[in-house]
Amino acid sequence: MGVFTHDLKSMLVKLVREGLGRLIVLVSVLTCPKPMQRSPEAQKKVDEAASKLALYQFYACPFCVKTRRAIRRLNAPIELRDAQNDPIHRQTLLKEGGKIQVPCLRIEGEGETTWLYESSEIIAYLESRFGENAGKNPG
Ligand SMILES: N[C@@H](CCC(=O)N[C@@H](CS)C(=O)NCC(=O)O)C(=O)O
Repeated sequence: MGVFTHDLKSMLVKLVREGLGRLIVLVSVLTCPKPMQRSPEAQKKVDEAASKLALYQFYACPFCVKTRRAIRRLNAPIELRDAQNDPIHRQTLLKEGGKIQVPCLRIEGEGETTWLYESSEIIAYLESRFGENAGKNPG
């Protein structure tokens, strides 16, 4: 009985979590932020910089929804990689990032690649590179 109850409980928790996640996605789609507008030259630079980034994420994870909203608002065409259903992306995240936790931003740099976890840190990083005040802060 113990094992059966435990299995049923974890199945229900998973279902509720997935359902809530999808509800959050729906609300997010209905209230999606307006993408930032830039001059064609400035947008070209952003597009180039964004091509070096990839977001490992789950569709219905609230932290990923929050991060995807920031990406949309910042109008940065960052590739989204499904680490829930795509076994290659999942394996890469585990092997190279170090753990299965989403969202995680892969940042391709000169000769080295960085894996940035934590939605708030990812958003702060993206804001510092693509936000209104990008490049204006010292350091
Ligand atoms: N504090 C983290 C929380 C991220 C988090 O809890 N992500 C969950 C999905 S919603 C996760 O990666 N779980 C691992 C798993 O389900 O295997 C953040 O803000 O990014």
